[in-house]
Amino acid sequence: MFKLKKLSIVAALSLVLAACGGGDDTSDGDSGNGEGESNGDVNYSEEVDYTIIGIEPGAGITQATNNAIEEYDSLAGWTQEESSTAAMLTELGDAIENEEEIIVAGWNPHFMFAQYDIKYIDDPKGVYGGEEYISTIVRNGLEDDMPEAYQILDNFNWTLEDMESIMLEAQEKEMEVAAQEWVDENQDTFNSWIEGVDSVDGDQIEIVATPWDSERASGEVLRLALEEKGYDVTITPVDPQIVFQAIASGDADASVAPWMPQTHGDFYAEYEGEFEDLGENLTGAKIGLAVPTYMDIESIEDLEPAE
Ligand code: PBE
Repeated sequence: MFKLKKLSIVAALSLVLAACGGGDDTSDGDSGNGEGESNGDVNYSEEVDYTIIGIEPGAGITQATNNAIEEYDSLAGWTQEESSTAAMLTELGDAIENEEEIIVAGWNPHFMFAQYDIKYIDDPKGVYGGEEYISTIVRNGLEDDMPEAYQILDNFNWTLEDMESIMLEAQEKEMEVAAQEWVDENQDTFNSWIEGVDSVDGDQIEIVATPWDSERASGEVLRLALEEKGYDVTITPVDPQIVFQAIASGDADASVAPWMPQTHGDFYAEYEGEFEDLGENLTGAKIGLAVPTYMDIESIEDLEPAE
């Protein structure tokens, strides 16, 4: 599944690169569209068929988009097309290549904003939240059972740029390789997670992550840190809700995948008290609706209801 996803992303990217290669065509199209259409001739809502291109059904952002459709009068009667991140990126790449209108679920950290000429549109009701952080949660009792792992998990902290650099590299190589290279180049950060931690002898630790590239990246660097101290690490990708459920039930030991306070906030609340929160491991994340920059729209409230 990951191989397929990766291939699709590469395919989507080559479309975008092809689109960027035709720089002249693009700017011609821009002036034609941008000026003419901003006169209000184009009904963007109708052009996108009152549809937002979403991702996997279990994603926090998919729920947020359903909430947005409920809460904004401008989105009354709209549909979210749920599919997969790879399919969304392919549709986005195709739309941009043809300079067509499209509205997608977007987020950072991700390479989509670096590779595609897209922008977030405003969310005045704050349905998608503001700045998100990614947090570390562990099962109750982990500190007593596995103090060494607990210490590494508690220390684990890096930046959005760190994560995005691995995600970018991982488009051309395996995530494991991209993570190892990042660790080799960022020894100070890596050592700050494991310094002073005692080694163990092959103890097994179960990490749960979500299946997105951002969490595949954090999972792989965390794996390297834990392995460095002698752990036998298993990482299982599951839906966000299952991350919390698995840790609350003790089936899994830890996760560095929850996006807070909004994206996975409902799941967090559902299991609150049944896990231990070790706080943020990355700040500056964001989710929202995104459109190609040639679309002359600034806010969700600029859209029009279908009914
Ligand atoms: N995401 C990436 C996920 C979390 C990580 C924003 C697509 C989501 O649950 O929406």
